[in-house]
Amino acid sequence: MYGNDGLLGEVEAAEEALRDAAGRQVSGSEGLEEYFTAVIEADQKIEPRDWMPDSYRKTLIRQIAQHAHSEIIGMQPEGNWISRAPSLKRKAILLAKVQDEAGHGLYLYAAAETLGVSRDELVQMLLEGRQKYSSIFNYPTLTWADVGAIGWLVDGAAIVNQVPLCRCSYGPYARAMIRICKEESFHQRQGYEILHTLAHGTDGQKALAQDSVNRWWYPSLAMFGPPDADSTHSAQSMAWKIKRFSNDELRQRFVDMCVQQAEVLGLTLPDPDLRWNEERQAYDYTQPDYDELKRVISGDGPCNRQRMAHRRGAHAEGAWVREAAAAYAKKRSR
Ligand code: BYC
Repeated sequence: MYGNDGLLGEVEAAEEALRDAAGRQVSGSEGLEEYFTAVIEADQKIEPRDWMPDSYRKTLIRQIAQHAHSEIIGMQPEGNWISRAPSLKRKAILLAKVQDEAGHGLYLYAAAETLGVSRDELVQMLLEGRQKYSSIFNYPTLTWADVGAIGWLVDGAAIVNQVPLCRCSYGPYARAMIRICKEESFHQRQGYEILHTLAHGTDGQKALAQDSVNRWWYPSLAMFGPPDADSTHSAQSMAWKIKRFSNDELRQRFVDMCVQQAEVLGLTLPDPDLRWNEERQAYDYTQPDYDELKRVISGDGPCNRQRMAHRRGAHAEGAWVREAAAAYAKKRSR
């Protein structure tokens, strides 16, 4: 019913492939660059101690940091509903989910640190606006149904994007993604279940769920990034096997997955031109507004200022915790 069982199977397969790769040797390559290329070609993993081109390192730092920041900023829209969840059970589930996002942020900062950049530097870059986070978290959560739509659509899009990252050529990122995808699939299911409950409730509840899907559909499609023709990094990232599919390929996969799920929910996707294309064996759909995506990425979305102000405030308020933890670690090491 949730539609992500196949994706979870792909995560299992990627985990198996990772174990296999660890046992294989890459031979017949002299020189650092040749070795790097041979490892990628053999679907082996590049590890932190291996030589890598500077641009590979920079691309990974940019992508993993942006991903980590997204997990941390992504706690805000949902955190907004913890104190207003409709029952104790819903509240406990949401609390656990938001806590999971913090954990994902930590795995990802740790993966980025293996590339020679410190977590402090990364956080500083986020706070100074020198690194980005996902566009999607600049939209407001206006009703409880938005918690459901975030789970179904936002986490659903995140999984479709992230499952191929379990096969990323950089070992620490691939390993972090396996764990994250397993947890993320629960997140998607909890959102789906919230929407299913609302969609099968009173007329008012169903309307709330529909309104929420109407608002989150296109921003979720935009999460996959600009169309392939405008994607600056895709070609190189795919050659390095960091990305395995293009932005448009993943967006299409997400649309195809959602259509059936929307039918089970009894909700409508807000796209009058959505229809099955027999020739392509895929759904035709209306593209999101990429000018809006550009505006949101460059800081002019509905909630950018609020999200960053909140993050800066939380960072400043947490200074004493970081200092105390550092002092305690120093004392223990003595
Ligand atoms: N938002 O060349 P392109 C989650 C930027 S949610 C902001 O196609 P690339 C979660 C891009 O960085 C999601 N910026 O880039 C779920 C680049 O920037 P520069 C987090 C975007 O990297 C629930 C420029 O536009 N997931 O985890 O090849 C709760 C050109 O794009 C966006 C990830 O981060 C966007 N939507 O492909 C909590 C997954 N799209 O060069 C958390 C990992 C593009 O100007 N990331 N840009 O600095 C990726 O897979 C890829 O980085 C992307 C973009 C597919 C997002």
